[in-house]
Amino acid sequence: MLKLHGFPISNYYNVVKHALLVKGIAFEEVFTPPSQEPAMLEQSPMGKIPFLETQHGILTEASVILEYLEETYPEIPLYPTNAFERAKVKQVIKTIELYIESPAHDLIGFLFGREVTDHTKECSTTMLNRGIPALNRLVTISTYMCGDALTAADIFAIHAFKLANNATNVTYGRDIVAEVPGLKELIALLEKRDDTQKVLNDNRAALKAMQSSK
Ligand SMILES: N[C@@H](CCC(=O)N[C@@H](CS)C(=O)NCC(=O)O)C(=O)O
Repeated sequence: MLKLHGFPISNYYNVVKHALLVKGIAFEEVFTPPSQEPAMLEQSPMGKIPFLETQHGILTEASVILEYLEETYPEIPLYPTNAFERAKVKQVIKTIELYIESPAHDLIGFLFGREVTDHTKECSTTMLNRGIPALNRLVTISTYMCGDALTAADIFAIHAFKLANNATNVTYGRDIVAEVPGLKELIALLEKRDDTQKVLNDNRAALKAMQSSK
């Protein structure tokens, strides 16, 4: 059986877990914190989570894992069959990852009681101010990110924006979800699904446990 390593505080872990649930793939969750220990680096070359243990070996990088799952378990699809449309879903994911989630991720020190420097805040704002308009040029959310069907872009977006919006809200009182027309409604739609609720409930429970252990 597939083993998903990481923990549910991580938005990247939650993206993969959510895709596994939507696709109805059996998997086991293995609590694994990120680390630079040699044993961890053997499995995850950057020491990051998530990583997926398969019968053939280990895969890292959430978007790569999503594509692997799609190719190996195509029955419930999360990408369009048309090559261009499929590439568009990947383009949306990459845009959110590199230009929205990643700069906002740099602000999450508050979650762990760490100070975020003014330089980090400046770099993050500069990139977000390019990344959000870029996403808005790329998508017009009607029902979902990329048309009428749920895709991996929606799953990536909900977990990336939950983390990123929390970070920008706490840091500057900035609501980046409100800066993407239709995203608030899309998140509300996704939150009605059992799979989304499972992932978000596990996330809340893990955050609560982490905060009460401080
Ligand atoms: N690009 C990676 C990002 C994964 C990532 O940044 N994971 C965080 C947890 S959300 C982590 O392991 N951080 C520890 C570290 O950066 O050393 C992916 O797509 O999986």
